[in-house]
Amino acid sequence: MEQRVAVLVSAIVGTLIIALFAVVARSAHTPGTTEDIAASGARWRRMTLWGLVVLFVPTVAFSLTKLPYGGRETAPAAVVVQATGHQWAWELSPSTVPAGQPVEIRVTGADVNHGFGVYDTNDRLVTQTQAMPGFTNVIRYTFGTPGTYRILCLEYCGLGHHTMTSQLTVTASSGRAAQ
Ligand SMILES: [Cu+2]
Repeated sequence: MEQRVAVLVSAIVGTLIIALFAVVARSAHTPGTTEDIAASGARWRRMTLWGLVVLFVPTVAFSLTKLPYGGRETAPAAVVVQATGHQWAWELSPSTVPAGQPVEIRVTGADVNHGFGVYDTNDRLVTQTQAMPGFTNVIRYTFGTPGTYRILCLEYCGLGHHTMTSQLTVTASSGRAAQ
């Protein structure tokens, strides 16, 4: 979803830059007096300033809403999962979530630092964060496809690190469509 927004924004910005180059290239051949050139210079500086304002204000505003820590929450999550990393097991509550609805996963560590990694049915890492003692990292994720997702530890946390695997069951949801 956010990737699509990023692609769209890049396309719009790219198009604007190309359009600006085209206008500059066309007007570059217009002959004029010194006064004309000075006036046109001032006009271009003004247009560039406004162009930057128009481009940057929405970009900065959009970025602020996406900051991971302390950023504003957009939509309330349908399900909240508490995930705690222990040497050497994951505690997930609940361990079943619906597909197609935003899920909030609150990740922490009980003893040492762990890495919370969620893998889909094709063993592709779909989302991850640190599991740290005394701190909760929040992941918001919408599972598109039902199935059994694997949870693996992404940070070496001792002798049993490789045994730290768990499962998150994603069930088909009749509610909102998958994103
Ligand atoms: Cu580990």
